[in-house]
Amino acid sequence: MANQRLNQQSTILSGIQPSGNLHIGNYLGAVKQWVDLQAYYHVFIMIADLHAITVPQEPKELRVRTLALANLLLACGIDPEHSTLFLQSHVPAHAELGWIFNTMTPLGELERMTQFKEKSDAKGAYAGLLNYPTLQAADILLYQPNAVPVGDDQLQHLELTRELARRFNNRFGETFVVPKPLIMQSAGRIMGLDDPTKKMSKSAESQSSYIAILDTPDEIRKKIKNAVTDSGKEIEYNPSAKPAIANLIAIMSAFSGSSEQEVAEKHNGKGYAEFKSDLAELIVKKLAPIQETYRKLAENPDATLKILKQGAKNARETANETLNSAKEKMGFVL
Ligand code: ATP
Ligand code: LTN
Repeated sequence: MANQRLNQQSTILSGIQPSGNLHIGNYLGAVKQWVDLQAYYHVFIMIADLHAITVPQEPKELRVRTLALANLLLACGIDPEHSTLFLQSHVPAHAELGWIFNTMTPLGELERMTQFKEKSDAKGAYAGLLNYPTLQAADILLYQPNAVPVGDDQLQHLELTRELARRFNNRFGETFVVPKPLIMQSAGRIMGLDDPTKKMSKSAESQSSYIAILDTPDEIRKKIKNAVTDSGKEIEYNPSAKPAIANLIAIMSAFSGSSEQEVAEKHNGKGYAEFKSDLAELIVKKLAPIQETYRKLAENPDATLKILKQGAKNARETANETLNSAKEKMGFVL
């Protein structure tokens, strides 16, 4: 079924690390697009567990988080009948093509990546963190996707991916599709509730900076109530003058499907408190079915594991085909 659709449709691939609480920034900026795109494309969704270990992970936690993330993605609407959900570590071709790309990437290109600079600390960094983007390029190019739906923090990695595809194609002959980034205009960068100048992040120090998909209704209400606002009291969408309110409007817009302007007009004349209360209730309502499905899925881990194993089997077929074609062109004896 999956492979049949592949031949007829364009392909989309994206990935997500099993590294913490999935939050509404991840959901609105990335996961919701994946779910919506399933109607038109064959979608590969990869849980990037090999990427997660570029910073130290507790083995027990890595396992629990990986399976929990798989359940969350399924609960958000990733449909294994139509899409391929798999773990990166179940498809060895990723590490192999990642190695090949390491041999084609000047160090300077990796050292200037923002994520590398942000995540390496005073003591330095491991080689895996530096080589993170070449593995990501392999993740993507193995599946020949036309587009990669991500939040806008991933643009730099996608630019390198496109460059590697072009570099390989120029040197060894047409092999990889050069994929386009697909970034939601308003939800591509949801900002922190406590600081609208920083993106909402699961690695933020304060939990009040993000709303996790599994937060309880009371936690959601409290976090929205405490979210920082701008001076004045008008609900208007003006990201440069009123970044905090613009961020809350963007969240309401993405959850409701109305434009930012429609959201602002609807709340024209209402104060911040009433707007925040409407927003909190909307989020509670939209997350409730996801949370309920998640709880049911979590009761049956074997079923999730089965989905992941089947996903890996489908993914390996496509990935190995691309890898072998690349290796053959490079002169490897197959
Ligand atoms: P962290 O939130 O800790 O920085 P991350 O950015 O590494 O984690 P991932 O789980 O790897 O998050 O990202 C999954 C997807 O969510 C990616 O496509 C990423 O671009 C997107 N994303 C992450 N944060 C946001 C955000 N604040 N707004 C919109 N999209 C986001
Ligand atoms: N680097 C991404 C996660 C990721 C990814 C990918 C995204 C790993 N491999 C391939 C898209 C395509 C992140 O941190 N958000």
